[in-house]
Amino acid sequence: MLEQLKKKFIENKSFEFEQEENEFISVNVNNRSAKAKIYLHGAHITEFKPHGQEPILWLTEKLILKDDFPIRGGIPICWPWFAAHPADESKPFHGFVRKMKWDLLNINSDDKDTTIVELGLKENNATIELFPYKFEIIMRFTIAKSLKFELLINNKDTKPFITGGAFHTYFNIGNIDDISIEGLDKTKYIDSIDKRKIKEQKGDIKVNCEVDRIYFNTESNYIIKDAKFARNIFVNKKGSSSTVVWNPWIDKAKDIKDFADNEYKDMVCIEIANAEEDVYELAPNETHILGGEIGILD
Ligand code: TA6
Repeated sequence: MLEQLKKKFIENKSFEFEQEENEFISVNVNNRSAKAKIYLHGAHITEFKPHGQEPILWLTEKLILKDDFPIRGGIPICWPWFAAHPADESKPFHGFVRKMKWDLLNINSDDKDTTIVELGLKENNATIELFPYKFEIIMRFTIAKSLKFELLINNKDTKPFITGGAFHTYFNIGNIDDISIEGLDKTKYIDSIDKRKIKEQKGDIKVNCEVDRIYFNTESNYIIKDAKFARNIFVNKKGSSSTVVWNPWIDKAKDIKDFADNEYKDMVCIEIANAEEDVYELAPNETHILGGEIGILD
């Protein structure tokens, strides 16, 4: 597989391939703007680090790379649903595409400051069992001073289907005690750790306990204000009117096997989503784009 990729995509100063345990192959980008690492498994970006900056994406130190298992950190792609399947909880949590091998479709590194990496996935016997439709999804990463990421979802079937999903983005922060998240003031949310009660956000979000909230009717952009790293990270989105904010805190972190006990202090998830009611129906040949852009505010 690695040799085939090297024949099809000639490595250069901007990118090279790497193969790790369990034949996990990644595209390692290092252009004039930033470093990035994208696994074919789950089309999963695990690193985005503008040169001279702390990494923007967080990745667990207890990394597990194995088939049919989602990588902890970076940007897991949740599709065709977010969280539990709405009608069948026996189906994989957060959908199945983050646990599957995607095809590498294209790498464009003509511009030395920008590298575009595209991966694709179509239905197969395993996906049909879980989601009985033909589809084609393409994940496009644009690695520059900022990171743009888009999931293009195309209905290739003869009948419509309804889907949701999310970019379950793990942000690397200086310390959970010293951050706040701007952009959700006065937005209503489902509090997943308080019996799914509907509440309203008051001001910036601060995290001092387990937080698991699904904000809805929100198309705004967000800013993570990180005092320890002395930076503000912007989170812009499109194709989404729901946003999830998650930090497992102390007890939940201990329960997660690929999450070190004290790592909850170094991360926060802000997830650009199509969650809860924010699902959508795609007609045959129709395409939905779920997109985001993250970077450091100058
Ligand atoms: O996005 C928040 C959430 O749904 C939490 O409830 C928690 O389950 C988290 O996702 C992580 O899920 P995972 O399946 O990746 O461990």
